Amino acid sequence: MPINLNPEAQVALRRLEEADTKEEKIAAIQELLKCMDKHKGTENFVNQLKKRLAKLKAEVEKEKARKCGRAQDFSIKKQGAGQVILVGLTNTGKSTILNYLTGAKAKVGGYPFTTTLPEVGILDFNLVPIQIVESPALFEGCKSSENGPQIFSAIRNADSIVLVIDLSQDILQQVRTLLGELESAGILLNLNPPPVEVKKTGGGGIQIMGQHFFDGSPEDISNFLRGKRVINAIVRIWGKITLEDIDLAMNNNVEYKNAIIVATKGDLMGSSENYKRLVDHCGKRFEIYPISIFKEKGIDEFKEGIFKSLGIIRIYTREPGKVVSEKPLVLKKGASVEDVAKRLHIRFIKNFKYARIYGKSVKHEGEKVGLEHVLEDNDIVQFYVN
Ligand SMILES: Nc1nc2c(ncn2[C@@H]2O[C@H](COP(=O)(O)OP(=O)(O)OP(=O)(O)O)[C@@H](O)[C@H]2O)c(=O)[nH]1
Ligand SMILES: [Mg+2]
Repeated sequence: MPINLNPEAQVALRRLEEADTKEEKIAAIQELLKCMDKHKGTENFVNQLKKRLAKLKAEVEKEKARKCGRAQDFSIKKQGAGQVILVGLTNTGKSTILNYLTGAKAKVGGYPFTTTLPEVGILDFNLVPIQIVESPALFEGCKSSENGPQIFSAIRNADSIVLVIDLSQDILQQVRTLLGELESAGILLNLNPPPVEVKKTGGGGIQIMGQHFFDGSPEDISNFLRGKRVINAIVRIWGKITLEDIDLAMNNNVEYKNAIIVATKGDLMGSSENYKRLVDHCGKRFEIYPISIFKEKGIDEFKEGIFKSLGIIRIYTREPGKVVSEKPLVLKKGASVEDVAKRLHIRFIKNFKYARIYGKSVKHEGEKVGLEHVLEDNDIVQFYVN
């Protein structure tokens, strides 16, 4: 071990020594490599760390592959501006949606579990390509079934989730099963992570910042963490929390996902009553899009919902005196004029004078803005440079 480690590197090293799991060790080594000074005296140590990191990563990958069995069948290479996965019980109409939206040729059947491997297609949403994946149907207890781990890893991998609910079947049972199975696999929909962070440290005991947000004593938190074999940590709290929230925040396997609901077979008897039931039960937490593929109803709104669930926006550009670009740039929600400029050419930043915006993000059409201006979906940006 090198003698002259800076304080941050010393903390990371202690974290490495205290780490229990391979994932924690990987994170600690990465941190250590990031913050330590690199020179002749540390060269050997850095090389050792890199070797250890590579070995740990390979072991974790191997374990994952072993757990997943035929993992290669389910891994779907991402394409387009985002990947959305259709998740529902069997026979709810997932393949029918996929085929209709993308022209895919997934097998449709009136019998259970027609789709056994994920099916994929690309939806052309006004020139924005969106990848749609159909997950094999979920069922009660599917997490522990043979293909369960692969199915849930495909769901985790997607950028957003469409829950497919069949309006001709029992609504509550479908919602309960889907949410229950996803939750048991650590996938939480439309929920925010709890406002607390636990960062293990190499020493100093348990330090709590924002204690007033917690309805208990600092000892309650320390005892709780000790029970989890955490002796040294900084706990940062920035909103009302419980001990359960701390537990949740420490669980690296929990994934928070955006999700919408598509309610299918709106042409069948009883579907409007069931739709009302669904809205009463889930309308606060999920945007719900009722459709009938057979009657071609509600499809445009549903496509719009798919796009929105991805948290992306379309930005069109126009050079002064020319027409608006036909194909939009796709950016993350919250993107600024500067983000657009970066995608076009460095001169739009270097020689930037101002931009004119046409669209929802400005009060007046053609308003002049600076690089920091935050854009909205469908805005048109016109750059003026020196
Ligand atoms: N009435 C009606 N039936 C539909 C509609 N969409 C799909 N179906 C029928 O529902 C049945 C199941 O459709 P699939 O698309 O295979 O359902 P799935 O969810 O992919 O099923 P699995 O792959 O087995 O999980 C088929 O008989 C479809 O014809 C619709 O809009 N209206
Ligand atoms: Mg299917």
